[in-house]
Amino acid sequence: MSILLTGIIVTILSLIVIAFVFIKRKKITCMTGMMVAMALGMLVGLTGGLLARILYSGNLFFSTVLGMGIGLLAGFLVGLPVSIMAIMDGVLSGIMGGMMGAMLGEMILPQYQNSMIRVMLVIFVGMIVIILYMLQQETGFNRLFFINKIFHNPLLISIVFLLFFYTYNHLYNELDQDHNVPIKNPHMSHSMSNNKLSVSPLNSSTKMKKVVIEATEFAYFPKDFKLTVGQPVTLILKNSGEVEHDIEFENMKASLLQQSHHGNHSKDQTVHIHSSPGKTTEMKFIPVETGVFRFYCTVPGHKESGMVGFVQVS
Ligand SMILES: [Cu+2]
Repeated sequence: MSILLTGIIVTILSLIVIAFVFIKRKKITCMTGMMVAMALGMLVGLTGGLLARILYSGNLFFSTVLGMGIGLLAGFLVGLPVSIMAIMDGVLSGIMGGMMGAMLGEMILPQYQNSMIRVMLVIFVGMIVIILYMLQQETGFNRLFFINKIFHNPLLISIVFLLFFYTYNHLYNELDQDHNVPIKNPHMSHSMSNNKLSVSPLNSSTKMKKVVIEATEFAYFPKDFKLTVGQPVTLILKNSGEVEHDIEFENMKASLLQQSHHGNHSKDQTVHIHSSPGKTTEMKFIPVETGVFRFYCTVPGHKESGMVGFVQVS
């Protein structure tokens, strides 16, 4: 949902720029058209690629092609009313941006994705305002035009920016929260209410399942395993390899029983465990949803080299 919000903002602002160029196309020089097409193609490509990568995580090929396609389309549409040169500029920048955006999404760790989207949107909105200002200068000022007004008043532009980003940030967090389903754990509440002596939810009445996964270059052993909803799991990652490895479960909702050293995972309830070469780490969680979920290594290139597996939660 938060990705959708960002996507909508990007689409609306792009359409404003495209409409502006189209309406004033007779007054826009080839040079300015090329500049605008290049800037918008690149920006839309970068943001689109990043969002596509996060939305379709695990399928780098598809997200890269999607990012490139989005950038290409934006660059083409801006360049179209101006000249062939502007189209070329826009299309090429869009392709480039889309590719870079998807790669950027691939490189960053999942816990930084939300921050990265925010940074990207700040860059996007800031650049769009500059583009609109440049177009205004090129085609003659219209005193009534909103962008023109705020640009000539530093206080007003600061207020508008702050308000925009405050609202965006607020909405983003709000929409992000919706992803997290409330944690239901019949086993835990049962043992808590019926056995007053127990303090820890992990007492003998809930049998702990232990799963050991060994990671090497570039494979997991075992590659698949089974879990039960509500049954606590101790997941042990043994890194027998020469480089760092981790396990990240895709879209699997779980209630974390102890925070990993990354700290901020409990919020989105992502099961993520990381081990340095030769080390063994463990984490405890309770699966809260049935389904077959993919897990993979988030270290760049490892997933592509075969560090992928599946867990069946029933
Ligand atoms: Cu790895």
